[in-house]
Amino acid sequence: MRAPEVAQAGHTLRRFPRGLLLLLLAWAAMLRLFDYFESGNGYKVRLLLHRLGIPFERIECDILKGETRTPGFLARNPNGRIPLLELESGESLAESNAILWYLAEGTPLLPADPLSRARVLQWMFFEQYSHEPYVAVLRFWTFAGRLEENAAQVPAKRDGGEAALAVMEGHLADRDWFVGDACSIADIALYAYTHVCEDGGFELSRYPAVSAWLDRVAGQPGHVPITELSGLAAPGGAAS
Ligand SMILES: N[C@@H](CCC(=O)N[C@@H](CS)C(=O)NCC(=O)O)C(=O)O
Repeated sequence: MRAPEVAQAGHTLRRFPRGLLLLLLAWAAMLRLFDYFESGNGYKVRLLLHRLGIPFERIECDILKGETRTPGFLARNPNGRIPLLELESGESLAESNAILWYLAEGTPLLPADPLSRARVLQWMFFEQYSHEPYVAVLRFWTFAGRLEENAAQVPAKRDGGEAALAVMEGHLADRDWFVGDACSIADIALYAYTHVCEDGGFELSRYPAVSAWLDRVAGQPGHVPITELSGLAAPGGAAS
């Protein structure tokens, strides 16, 4: 005999039309990306989800209005930043490159052998420590009208960004991809802010090997531009 609460739940479920129930279950099991439209860190994740054809719902958080600093958001990511991926289980994962690693596991975008994996990490740490704090920050200050208030720091940011682009130019002088002979999440991580570096005043024409690599990344199947803000629908469903 079934427990009364189980019988009650079954009764409640039977009142839902079957199609609606399936749709609700699919929606509940969907990945949710908390994101901001201008963010290259968010774009890394959007781009990988599209490339892998993984359905997701995108939730816009206005960082300029403090929407990542609310108690609700801080409970998901105490660091108060997007991108944040809510998994099917309801658990949250923050940090763009950690999210890339999680999603790419078992796909051709993350190699299997230990040395190649370590090299992917090498370039992802480079991106976070030597590239993003310069290239992305100058772009953000330009976009948010904060260049003047940060004028004293701009030259150091510019030097840091040029140094990072020069390292990339040297590495790509005699190879097509950052690690091995195929596109990996190291390329996706570095592509995100490099392809829009001119928004922050850098000149891509000074970096021909980087420019050719950007074209190679953009030519990969499933590529979407940074302006693509829709989610990815599950087959037969809708995503925002
Ligand atoms: N290391 C983090 C950086 C994330 C980050 O800086 N996110 C920015 C947008 S690109 C943000 O959410 N800022 C909001 C805030 O600091 O309040 C990552 O790679 O995910």
